[in-house]
Amino acid sequence: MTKNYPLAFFTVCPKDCFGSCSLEVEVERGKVVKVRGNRNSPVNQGRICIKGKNYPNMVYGPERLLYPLQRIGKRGKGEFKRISWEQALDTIYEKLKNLKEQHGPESVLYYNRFANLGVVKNCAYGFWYQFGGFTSTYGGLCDSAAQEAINLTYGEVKHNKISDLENSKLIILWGSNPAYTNIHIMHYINRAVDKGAELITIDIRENESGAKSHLYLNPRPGTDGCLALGIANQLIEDKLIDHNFINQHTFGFTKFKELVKNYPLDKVSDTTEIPLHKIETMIGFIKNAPEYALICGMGVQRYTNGGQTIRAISLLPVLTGSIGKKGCGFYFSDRQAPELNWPFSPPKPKRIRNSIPVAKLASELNNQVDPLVKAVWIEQANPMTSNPSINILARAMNKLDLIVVADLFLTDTARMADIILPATSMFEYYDLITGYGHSYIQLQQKLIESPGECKHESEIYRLLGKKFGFNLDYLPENNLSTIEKIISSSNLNTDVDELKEKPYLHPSYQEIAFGDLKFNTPIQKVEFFSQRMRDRWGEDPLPAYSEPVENKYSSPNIYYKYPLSLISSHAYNKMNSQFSDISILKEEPFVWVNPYDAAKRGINKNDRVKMYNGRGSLILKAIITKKVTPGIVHTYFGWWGGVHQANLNKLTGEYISDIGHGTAFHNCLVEIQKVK
Ligand SMILES: Nc1nc2c(c(=O)[nH]1)N[C@H]1C(S)=C(S)[C@@H](COP(=O)(O)OP(=O)(O)OC[C@H]3O[C@@H](n4cnc5c(=O)[nH]c(N)nc54)[C@H](O)[C@@H]3O)O[C@H]1N2
Ligand SMILES: Nc1nc2c(c(=O)[nH]1)N[C@H]1C(S)=C(S)[C@@H](COP(=O)(O)OP(=O)(O)OC[C@H]3O[C@@H](n4cnc5c(=O)[nH]c(N)nc54)[C@H](O)[C@@H]3O)O[C@H]1N2
Ligand SMILES: [Mo]
Repeated sequence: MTKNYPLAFFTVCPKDCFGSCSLEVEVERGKVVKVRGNRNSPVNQGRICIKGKNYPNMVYGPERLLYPLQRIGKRGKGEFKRISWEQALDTIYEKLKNLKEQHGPESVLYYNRFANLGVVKNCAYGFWYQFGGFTSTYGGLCDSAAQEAINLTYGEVKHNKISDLENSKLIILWGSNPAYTNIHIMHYINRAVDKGAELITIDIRENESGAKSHLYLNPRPGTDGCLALGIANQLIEDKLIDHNFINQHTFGFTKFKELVKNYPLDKVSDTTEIPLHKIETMIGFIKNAPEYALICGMGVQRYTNGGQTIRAISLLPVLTGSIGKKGCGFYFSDRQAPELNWPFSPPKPKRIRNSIPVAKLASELNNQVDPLVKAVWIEQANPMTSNPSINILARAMNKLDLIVVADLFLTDTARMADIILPATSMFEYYDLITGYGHSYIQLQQKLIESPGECKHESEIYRLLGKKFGFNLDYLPENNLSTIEKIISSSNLNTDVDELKEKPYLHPSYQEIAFGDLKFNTPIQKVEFFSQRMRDRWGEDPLPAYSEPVENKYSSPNIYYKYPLSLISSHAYNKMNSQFSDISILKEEPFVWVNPYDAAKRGINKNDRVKMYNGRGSLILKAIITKKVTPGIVHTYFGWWGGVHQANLNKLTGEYISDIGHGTAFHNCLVEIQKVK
């Protein structure tokens, strides 16, 4: 008998993550048997995370949805019966057609997010444009405040090749936890520190990335902008700034200098609650290494002042001319890859009602008029776990006539659906992936047939499109010829065969970002003063600090009842709300509480606590730890209401960031109490 050896193929993890890891996947008898990092790829040199390694368990695990389902029980209860695709699509077709005829296409909300990156997910618009329109959301749950802030300041969001960090003498890690969320950059941070670089970590807690830090600063949540302005003022006063760089490449410095005079260090220490000597020590580090790398994460911008915070932080390296050179620079995300073109779009209909800020989906869903939103189609998203104010969202969803959810799992959102359509995993379709942790473009390969009756979005929309009589040229099949057309219409100098072997880097890619000292702002310089801040957002053109909402100063009445700030970071073993239900990764939800706060409430190690505020409550296990300062409770986001009874976003409010229409998840006051 001949032995069947597994075949190995290269592909890429398409998850919404900095990693965008190149994978080597073993396939045996049509099944994925092993996933490892591609050692030959310049992207990750073999590194991948625990989620990637566990992907076969996700694809073949008992949790995977394999057939279309129709709800039989109450919404949210999770009771469904299996139906055929024909039945599922017929039901959807009838309802959508009637809604469109009676109320217009805007009575349907098409809601998607970024479970996976990849240009092929645009296939949905081939259907919705031909449907004649829809209602949609704007803004973001993720980093839209920061993207807007950095674009306004620098003209582009990009950073040096991450391996350049090895040339750094000083690295500042600010509101970022790459040990969990960006393992490739963490690799180079560690190497730099091993070679003698100093590391400063600024976080509201002791995070997983800062273990080797030479200095740790713990600001009061949401006050980082104030800290940045205070440091700027002191650097200017101590004459540590690079006048040449500022004169040649920046705009508005004189006004900025006046602004930061309002932030002397003693006042900054009061506002941020960081001991004065620690801020002075940090300035000492910058004095010794004025050309340094500042890595800023997404944690700091999940506040109502998030955009201005990022403006203030991103301007710090500019002061010492720490931009456009080796071993330094401002890192947030790297978006140098060209935007890929989806060459199959039908003409855009006029009736697209882009009217709901995603941060306010819960309260705005039932508030749309002429027409009301009657139906929602959800794909690549789990709003019932990942969006704020879940209790309000559940009530709003309950009022709808039709909820369709395409997903791989019975998520909190899928539980609300009338019809669930089983979607494909990353090994079951082709795509082209542009990430944000590096600028390579990679080919995602279809390596296996889908289990059960799972279908890719392109097929779902083709089948439904046929019922409506839509032009199927706008609904291409998911195959390599479709990928070839995207490559040529996007002017990429590569092809499918080459992409099967290695990732693609665009010829204009800069290893040293802004090495040409060109800044794509209206003034063609880095903008300390941004007129567009006022014109677009009605905000101060200078990055002035303002107190965010829902804390002891801005809402003393709420604080009186709920005195703890709830901060939720991204978890190592989850991808946002994904992987939560995979049995081997399941865990009991927990919350970090400082010993002082615990003692005050009679809470002991491993006690169960009720965490609550005016918006909701849930039960978690208390981990008593000094890693978090008094006044803060910290945990990781992504547990499900339906599986863990611990949906954190029952507690979060619908706050929007100052710019970019982002979601301010961390402006959230709660109280905890021991459960008997
Ligand atoms: N393993 C894993 N990787 C992921 C993801 C995942 O879910 N799991 N998600 C991906 C996505 S979508 C994103 S957006 C990124 C997010 O990745 P990161 O940029 O690392 O963002 P967060 O985990 O939200 O927060 C980072 C840190 O900010 C801190 N923080 C919160 N508030 C403040 C504050 O006011 N001041 C300061 N100084 N620090 C604060 C938190 O304590 C946390 O340690 O990760 C991506 N990568
Ligand atoms: N409290 C709190 N809330 C947060 C955050 C936080 O830090 N704290 N972070 C926010 C951030 S940064 C983000 S980016 C958002 C993420 O929120 P979402 O964008 O909603 O992402 P996920 O929660 O990962 O949900 C994606 C869903 O798509 C499904 N899916 C996966 N692949 C496919 C596919 O190919 N097709 C279809 N149809 N479905 C698929 C997954 O199973 C999953 O249920 O959450 C935000 N929510
Ligand atoms: Mo995100």
